[in-house]
Amino acid sequence: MAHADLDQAAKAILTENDQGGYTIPTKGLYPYQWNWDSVFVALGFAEFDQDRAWQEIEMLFQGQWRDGMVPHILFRKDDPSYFPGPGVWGTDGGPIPSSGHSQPPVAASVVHSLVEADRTGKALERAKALLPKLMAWHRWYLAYRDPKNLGVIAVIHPWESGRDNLPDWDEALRAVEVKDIGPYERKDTSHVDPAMRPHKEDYDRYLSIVAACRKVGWDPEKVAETCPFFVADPGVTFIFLRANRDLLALAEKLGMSAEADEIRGWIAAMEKGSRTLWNDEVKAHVAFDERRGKQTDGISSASFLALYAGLHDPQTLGALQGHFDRIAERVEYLMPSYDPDHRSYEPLRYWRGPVWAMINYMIAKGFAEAGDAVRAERLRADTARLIETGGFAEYFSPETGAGAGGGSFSWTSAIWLTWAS
Ligand code: 9WN
Repeated sequence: MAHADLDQAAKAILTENDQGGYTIPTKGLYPYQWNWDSVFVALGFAEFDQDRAWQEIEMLFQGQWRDGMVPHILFRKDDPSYFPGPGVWGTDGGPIPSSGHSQPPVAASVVHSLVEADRTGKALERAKALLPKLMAWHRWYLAYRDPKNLGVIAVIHPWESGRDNLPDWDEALRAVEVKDIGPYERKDTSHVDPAMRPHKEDYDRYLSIVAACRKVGWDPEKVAETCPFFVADPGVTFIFLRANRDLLALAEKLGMSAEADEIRGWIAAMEKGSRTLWNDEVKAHVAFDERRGKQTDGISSASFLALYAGLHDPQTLGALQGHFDRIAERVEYLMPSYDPDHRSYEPLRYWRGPVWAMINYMIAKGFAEAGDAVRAERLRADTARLIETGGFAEYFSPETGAGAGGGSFSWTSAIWLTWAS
């Protein structure tokens, strides 16, 4: 397809997945508003309709819980094509039926990008209205996903990381007792090839974690204390650190000095804390199972997000450039979600190998900001080639470039429009 045709196709996907102010990831497979999907989608809309871009994020924040959490899914209307729906989550924390945990907090960064790119003259006003909500969400993350003040952010569920069946979760997930789930019917495997989705053993445990949190009424303090899964995630940690830097820039721009001081404290603590995720054997940041006190041993695409988080000291940058070049020798398209030299790598099984466009966008931003324009451009060019050959798929094989998972996918379209094209 020619470049201009792809632009048109990407816009058409966003428009078709638009439900009247918020966008679903793709029809059938994911029929609700997902948190980080929506935020990336705003970047796509901003290319042709900035007002609509703001609306996407404002509608996401309509679902914010009283305790500050912004849920990973908002169930604005019931749709039996997705499981688990609102009944399984059993939450009561906010104004819109929702799931019970969050997702990677990219919103502050995207709000900052929208302000920088503004053509409407209304951006600062809209950012100002969102700022207290962003602050509340970030405070929630620090209070309940880093209760011991380690300076790293944990996830209480693989779904909270946005990277569901990542090998980093395997060991911690195996330790979750399967209970209180009863018989259930998955819907994902009827929409897409089961060979590309998480296994049943994973799903049993995903649902067991939901059941355990439901039992404590999704009380955030009790969840942090008792949830059977509590793993510090380099993905959420680096996205959050970056989001804090962007939030700080917004607070400064808006003259909110008390907030700016508070955020500076968070950034300092996280710059220090992130060091605990560094695995000196693999020479990268990895996950850390807080319940068992154990680091994982694999490099994921999120390891590269250290640069996006602003951690580009010579040791980190040099190590990541080395891994980048090694991985580039092993696969045709960067960046696989897991190290192809690791025993757990699977090129087509969801987060165990495939390439995701929005992750490439963030990794490339990090390389560019660290002064490495060549590797940043390689990521952009690979993402463009993938979309040109595989279409606007959910994710892609790093080996063949084949598009996989759901089709007509919103965030892939948005990333094309904002960066890859
Ligand atoms: C569970 C919507 C979401 C993404 C996640 C991706 C996948 C859901 C699922 O789809 O997760 O949240 O049912 O598999 O892993 O990153 O936000 O696109």
